[in-house]
Amino acid sequence: MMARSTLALPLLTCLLWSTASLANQADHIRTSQAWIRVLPGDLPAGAYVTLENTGDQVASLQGASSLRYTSTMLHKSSTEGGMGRMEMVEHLDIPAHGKAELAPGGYHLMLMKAQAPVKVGDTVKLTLRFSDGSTQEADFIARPANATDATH
Ligand SMILES: [Cu+2]
Repeated sequence: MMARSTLALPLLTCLLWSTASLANQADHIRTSQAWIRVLPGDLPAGAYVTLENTGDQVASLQGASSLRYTSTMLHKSSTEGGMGRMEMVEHLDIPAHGKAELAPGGYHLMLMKAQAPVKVGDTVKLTLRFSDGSTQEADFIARPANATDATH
């Protein structure tokens, strides 16, 4: 029993490590239409982006981080009985050779407590994090509160 468990642990560690180094979801993700809706004062800002997966396997966005904001969360907006609401979600899947859209009224990254005021026209770097631990940086353009997409 003792001998078996001491043998099993190094094997398992090795297996986990090699799986993680082979799979890299971020390598297969192309971002476009990346923008942030800046709201006045200390209100949280929504970040939106189109994610395209060029890989043969599903990729899963788990969240993001930015040096410009204290914390970020992956959210989904919905309307229930005419009331707008948001909920936290664990992940957003991007199908193999498919797309997922973060857009107003649906999935978004919620950016909270800017370190310093983010102004319209600023470029904010976000690091997107995927379920295999891989990450990708993307530039998000800050747009005004009444914007509905990345361009005008
Ligand atoms: Cu939100």
